[in-house]
Amino acid sequence: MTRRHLLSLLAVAFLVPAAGLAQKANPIHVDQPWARASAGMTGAVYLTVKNDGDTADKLLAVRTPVAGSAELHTMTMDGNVMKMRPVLDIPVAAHGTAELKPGGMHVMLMDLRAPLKQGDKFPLTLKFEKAGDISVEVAVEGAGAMGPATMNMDHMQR
Ligand SMILES: [Cu+2]
Repeated sequence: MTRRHLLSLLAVAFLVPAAGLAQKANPIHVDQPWARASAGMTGAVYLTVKNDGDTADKLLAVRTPVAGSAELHTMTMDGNVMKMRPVLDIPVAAHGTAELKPGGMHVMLMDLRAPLKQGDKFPLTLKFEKAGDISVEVAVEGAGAMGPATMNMDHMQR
């Protein structure tokens, strides 16, 4: 850890309690957003939503300038066949986590302006019932990726 990082961490440690008194921080956090590289004009985004608050919230919608439309999807087994279907919202329990990951819930991007290429980044805005809009930057990983590469790299550097 560099000296600068240490200093900014110290600053955060002092500032956060003060900020907490003046204004409640947003309890919803969106972690590790990533997408798979897409062969065509349809893509999937995965991420983790954490709720540090005492009240449940709901992810209602997502939007991004790189796609004509974006839907919340889940995957279910129908006999031996995995099927995707749109869901109205994704609940995030108080002090809970909602995980969007391969084989489960995901954000479906349709009518992509261009196929998603590994190494690309694009903005995504998530709309929550209580927390409002939260914008994140999505990293595009390889077509076969099962998780965000940045997370693994981070861990190796420490
Ligand atoms: Cu889907």
